Amino acid sequence: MLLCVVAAICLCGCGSVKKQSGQDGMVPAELTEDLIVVGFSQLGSESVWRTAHTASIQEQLTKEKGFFLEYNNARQRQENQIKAIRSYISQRVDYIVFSPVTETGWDTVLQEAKNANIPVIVVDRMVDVKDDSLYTTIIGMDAQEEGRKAGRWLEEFCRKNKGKDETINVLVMEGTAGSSAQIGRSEGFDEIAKTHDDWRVLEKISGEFTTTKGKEVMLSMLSKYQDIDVVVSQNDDMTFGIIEALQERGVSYGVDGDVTIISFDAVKEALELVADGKINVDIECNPLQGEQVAEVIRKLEAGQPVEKRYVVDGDIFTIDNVKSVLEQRKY
Ligand code: GYE
Repeated sequence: MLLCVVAAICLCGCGSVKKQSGQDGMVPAELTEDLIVVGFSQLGSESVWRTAHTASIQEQLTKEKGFFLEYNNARQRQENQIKAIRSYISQRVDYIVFSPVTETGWDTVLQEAKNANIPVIVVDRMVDVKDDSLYTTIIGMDAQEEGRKAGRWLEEFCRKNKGKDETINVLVMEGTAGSSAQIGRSEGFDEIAKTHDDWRVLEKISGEFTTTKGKEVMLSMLSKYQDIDVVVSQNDDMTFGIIEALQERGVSYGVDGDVTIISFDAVKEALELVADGKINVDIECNPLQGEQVAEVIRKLEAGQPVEKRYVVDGDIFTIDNVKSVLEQRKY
């Protein structure tokens, strides 16, 4: 009789019974009882921003707060993310959270998650899928708007500093090709740039969101172009590399220098450079998304509706306003 009841519960797939213990790759049931099991596929660890983003999710989805978090670092490879998501599906986690390295290529694996009835929460970047019921919600920045902010800042800068007939040469250093941070920031900036005949975009080249690549690419750009007036660098880590390259070649930069630097993210180390006048402007993107993820999951658990999209807002920092945030900045 008791066995029948247990069997019936198993068939319903409820509670702790569904996460069986003792099998390879399975979350032990005793660890997950009463906890909400979340599988988190992070795309990599390429930047200071990313480290803060991962930490934010790990700090919020803790056992004390009622979660059991499984974490996987995909090291920039989509196939690793797909593998991690498939493993979360086979473990029958309660939720899948993931930061997609690129926008496309997710339809099949997200369909598998949907078929298994596992809600998917996309964080940080966007996915481009044919059917938007394949994910529950997206929590992240509006990269296009960030790109526009950079463009508008440059408009204002030119209005104050550029000679009437002068052309400015702009180099755009892009992040990971095909990621929404790259696509959006480029599109948003282009939108503004194309309304200015006197802005010449010399090249758009990828620095892959890392300091090492940023430096390498900048050194080759400095050999190729005699006159670079502005560098739009799609994250702070690449900016650190760009600055190293400029220093090595003896080119001045920042508020009092020859090369104007526009950066994105606004991590503490970069904000210090803004305060020193070395980076002209930093467009903020907030990586502290863990709390929002936890809140969305709690709502879903309570059967409450959630939005399809939560936009994480950001500021713009220059030497004039950066001091106000520098002290409290944690990352
Ligand atoms: O700007 C960059 C990171 O997707 C917003 O990814 C994120 C970007 C961020 O590696 O530093």
